[in-house]
Amino acid sequence: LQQRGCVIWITGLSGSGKSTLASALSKGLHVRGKLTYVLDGDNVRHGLCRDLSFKAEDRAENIRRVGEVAKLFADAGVICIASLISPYRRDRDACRALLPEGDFIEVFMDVPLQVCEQRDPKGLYKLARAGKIKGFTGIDDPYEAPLNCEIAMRQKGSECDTPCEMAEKVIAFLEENGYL
Ligand code: GGZ
Repeated sequence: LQQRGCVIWITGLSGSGKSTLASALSKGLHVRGKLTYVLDGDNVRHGLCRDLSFKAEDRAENIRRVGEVAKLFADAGVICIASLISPYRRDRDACRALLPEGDFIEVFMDVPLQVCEQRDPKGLYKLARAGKIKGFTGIDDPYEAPLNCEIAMRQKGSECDTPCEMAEKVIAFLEENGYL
């Protein structure tokens, strides 16, 4: 097999652009002839994790399951892209610990809550502010930013990187680290 598998774990608030980056990255890797698979929080919660709520222990179980599945993909030589809020450091670190050193690449969507809330693509922040969704990450539920992520996507001034630019940043990291 030519390809070395790994897990690209994208964490950040709702509306921070995780899914958008995941699909741009997946496309960018396909162009380079790489096999990828995207595990998106919003998607897996319709199937694999449909029995889980947003309580801390259910979020932990959500992350654990996706981490285990991502590991299987990486074992098979696939570049697995997981995009989940994954708000707890402990849960993300547990996924990291499942993989060989270096094979878990944590990407932090470092977008201020204010910006995510302004975007509010699904109107969920509005519902959370109105008290119609309880325990919404960033509003009345915690988000623990990574302390030692491999890559951070940060806004510079008012200029925001395009999804394509962000994907290229991850691809450059993969090249530098021998995954491409
Ligand atoms: C956070 C919630 C909540 C609560 C529903 N808190 O931006 P979205 O809408 O499309 O994606 C979010 C998704 C979060 O699922 P994850 O599996 O990524 O979360 S976690 O990693 O914490 O398990 C959001 C929607 O579900 N959503 N209720 N209370 N996000």
